[in-house]
Amino acid sequence: MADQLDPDCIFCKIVAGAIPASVVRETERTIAFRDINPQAPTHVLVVPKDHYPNAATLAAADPELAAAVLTEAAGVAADEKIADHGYRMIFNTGAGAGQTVFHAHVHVLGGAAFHEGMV
Ligand code: IU
Repeated sequence: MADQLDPDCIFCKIVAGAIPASVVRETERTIAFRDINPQAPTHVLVVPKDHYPNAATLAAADPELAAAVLTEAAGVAADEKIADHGYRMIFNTGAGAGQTVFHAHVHVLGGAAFHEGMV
């Protein structure tokens, strides 16, 4: 089990409601909110409420929760009507891959043509 909340983590603060976010979906164990710096017409982040530093540690520790994150990402795509055209789910894992927030999250991107360097 991960730490429930990391006091220094920005996404834990969003989970706790301590800082605002544009929430589009929520379950008991996950929350989905719009990225503050969108790289596509739809750019939503889905995160587990428990703190794990990245997708790999999440999947290793709690595969059921990792699956719930993916299910919610697909739900976002359906809600946003981006599924027919195609969309991306991206997990940046590690600073070298561009991860900047070390609380596991999947980017759900769609609604426009794709290009390199979107996230
Ligand atoms: P990355 O995969 O760790 O690079 O993605 C982090 C994302 O979190 C990035 O797209 C930011 O724009 C986004 N974000 C946010 O939506 N709200 C915040 O308060 C912060 C970052 I800090």
